[in-house]
Amino acid sequence: PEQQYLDAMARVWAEGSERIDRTGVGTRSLFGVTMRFDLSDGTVPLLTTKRIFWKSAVKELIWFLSGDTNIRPLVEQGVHIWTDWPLDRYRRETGEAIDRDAFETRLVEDAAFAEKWGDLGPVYGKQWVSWSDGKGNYFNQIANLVDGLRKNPASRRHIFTGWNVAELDRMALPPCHMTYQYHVADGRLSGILYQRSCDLGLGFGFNIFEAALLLRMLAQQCDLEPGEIIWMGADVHVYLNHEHLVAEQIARTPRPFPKLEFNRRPDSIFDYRLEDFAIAGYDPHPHIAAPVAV
Ligand code: THF
Repeated sequence: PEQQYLDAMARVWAEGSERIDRTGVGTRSLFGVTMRFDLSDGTVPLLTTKRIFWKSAVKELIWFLSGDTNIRPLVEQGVHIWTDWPLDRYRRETGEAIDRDAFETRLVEDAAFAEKWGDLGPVYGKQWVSWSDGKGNYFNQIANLVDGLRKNPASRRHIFTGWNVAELDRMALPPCHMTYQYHVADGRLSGILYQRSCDLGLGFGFNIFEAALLLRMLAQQCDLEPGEIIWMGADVHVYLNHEHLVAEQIARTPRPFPKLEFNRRPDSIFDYRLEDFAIAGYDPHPHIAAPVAV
């Protein structure tokens, strides 16, 4: 199953069209890539050809579900994957050459500073749980999803999306993993993630694992068995400064995916904590460091 990912990486690197992207780093890119992962045996697509820091991914998903869009709670928990965007804005707007660690320390120690500089705008969490129509009405898309799966499993409208057109210009970054749809057949829950833009080298390992986690959480909450998670990437790219990562990773042999078990059944989709997730049998190849394009 992981071979799909390695094949996609190799193909993007070999055949992708080269362009200078928004970040100025440059990518090779293919448009329209699909992968399918079977979750029915309890496994989750946590890449084994390099170590993925899966606890950071769990914390990020829980943070999305909390509705928060400020990175402070992530930094407090030792998750650094969102720091570069607020840091970049801070440096641009103040002209101060603060380093990353000092910036993170200030976010943690100074609540007023964090409020001003740690927010990403109305990104994932805001749209998922309090989408606003601008007239004072708020929509919790996740609560509605759970409700719909329980009451009307056969529906073709089990969808939530982060792509709020009216608020895109206030987001630090418009959503990449933007639309999720679910389907129930024979008591099994399957899902499709539509991702408009994917950094195959860094982001994908987080994005696909979190999509699988969320599906498992929804299944647990709705008394369904897990089915398949299907990933549809639109602009699927490899950054030009990730050449070493591609070469090293595609030379490795994938190992079996680990299993996910829950230590308890939380009262709602919003009550999961890190300790509720147990990953069994994760035996990855070593981590490969690569720079993130901001
Ligand atoms: N922008 C870019 N260029 N790539 C992305 O993957 C990405 N995201 C989110 C938003 N913008 C993006 C942020 N998510 C890492 C992982 C996920 C990220 C951003 C960065 C990262 O650097 N991972 C390293 C280190 C992990 C760690 O230190 O814990 C890794 O090796 O996995 C994708 O949604």
